[in-house]
Amino acid sequence: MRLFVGIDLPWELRHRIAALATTGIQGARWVPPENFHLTLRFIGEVPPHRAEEIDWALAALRGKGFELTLAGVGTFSKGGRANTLFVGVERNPRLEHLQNKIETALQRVGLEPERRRFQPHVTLARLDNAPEFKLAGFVQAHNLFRAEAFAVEHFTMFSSQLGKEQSVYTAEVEYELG
Ligand code: 3AM
Repeated sequence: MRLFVGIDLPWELRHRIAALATTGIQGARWVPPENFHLTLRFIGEVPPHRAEEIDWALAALRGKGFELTLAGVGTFSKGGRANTLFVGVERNPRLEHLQNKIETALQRVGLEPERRRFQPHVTLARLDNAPEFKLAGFVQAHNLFRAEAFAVEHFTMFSSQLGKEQSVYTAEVEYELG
């Protein structure tokens, strides 16, 4: 199974961010609303017994619910090329704390530490050679985007099946936050 841990988003919010998608950015593959999520920790391919251990570790984690606000848009680049267009998240120490707890729990069951810095975001589109000026225009147009805060009452283990056009994400387990 290919797994990741994340926060799923209320449908109202998904519709709100889906409305940001526009035509006119060549090379943008917009994520469909059913796939919007905030990744807390990518796990990757694991055999079933590892998945079970991971599930136990996450179920044992005691976390508290909190409010989260999506705000701003931006791009991630690799090798000087923008490859992801995302909606940002307002700075949130409670979210960072939860992410940290998950990271610790997963390392304790033997997963390799995640080396990349946690940059909370919701991916809006994947980019293949999208023109820089179009991206700059998009970011400028939507930088003041700010959604209503929503309550994060659980986090979720998702499985992901890679597809040609889009992956299919399935919520496998929800872990309640107190
Ligand atoms: O949440 P987003 O859409 O930014 O790109 C994948 C997606 O990110 C990312 O995990 C999320 C759920 O699939 N992902 C895929 N492979 C990865 C890897 N090897 C990865 N993240 C880190 N390392």
